[in-house]
Amino acid sequence: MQKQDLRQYLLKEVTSQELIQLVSENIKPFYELMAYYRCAMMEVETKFRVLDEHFSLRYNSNPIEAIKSRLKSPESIAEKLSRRGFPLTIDSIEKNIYDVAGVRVICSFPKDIYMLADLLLMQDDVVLVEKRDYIKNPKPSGYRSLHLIVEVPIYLHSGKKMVKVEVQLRTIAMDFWASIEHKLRYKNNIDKEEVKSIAEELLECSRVSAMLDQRMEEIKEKIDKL
Ligand code: 0O2
Repeated sequence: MQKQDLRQYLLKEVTSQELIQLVSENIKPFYELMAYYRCAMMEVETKFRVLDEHFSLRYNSNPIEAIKSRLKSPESIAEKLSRRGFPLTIDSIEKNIYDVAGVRVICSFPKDIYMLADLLLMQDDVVLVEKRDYIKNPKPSGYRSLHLIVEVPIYLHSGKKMVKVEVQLRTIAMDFWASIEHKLRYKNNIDKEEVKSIAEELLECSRVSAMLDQRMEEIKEKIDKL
């Protein structure tokens, strides 16, 4: 069977024998692709851990508070493909979904975000595909983070394969805000007025947290100069 729109195919009448064949032909390539994303995610995570270790040894400071990595779930991949009108195929995942592998790097200060992003992009095996600066230009919701889509090589028996990873860099305050706001997004069947009022409050909190980030950075710089 060709790698065609899986969902459309399933909607057609298929015999159980055909269904078994379809699943077995697609499951293996899907898990293989997920394994490549997992490897690329580990590569990027290691690059950040190396940088953190370097700063710890050289400057006695750790710019990274935490690193969280995740692979997008199959349901979430399928939802994003169909929302955007792309076919549900293995090729389509690779071509159209840039955040299957995600690495979230949490820092204390905004300047560390830009420094780490520059140090990552300076590495000669890292290719920048896309950069979205939601810190300089927050989303209407108040969401702030620096997003990078990068490609990194993973080495297989068949040679080198470039794999995309989404890197989200944010401060502790930005991460705290995003986790609370995320909870609101997944609430269904609640009063629209209530949602609107919470969203407005969150927008205000985003401004306050941006100010807090800036002030904490200024205080840290004063302390460093002492
Ligand atoms: P998860 O569970 O984090 O993976 P789209 O995915 O279509 O909404 P796009 O164009 O792929 O958006 O990328 P975008 O908007 O630059 O970044 C998407 C990811 O950034 C989201 O992933 C969130 O992690 C985060 N994000 C973006 N906007 C917001 C926001 O307003 N609030 C919060 N809390 N997070 C945000 P996913 O796929 O939504 O979820």
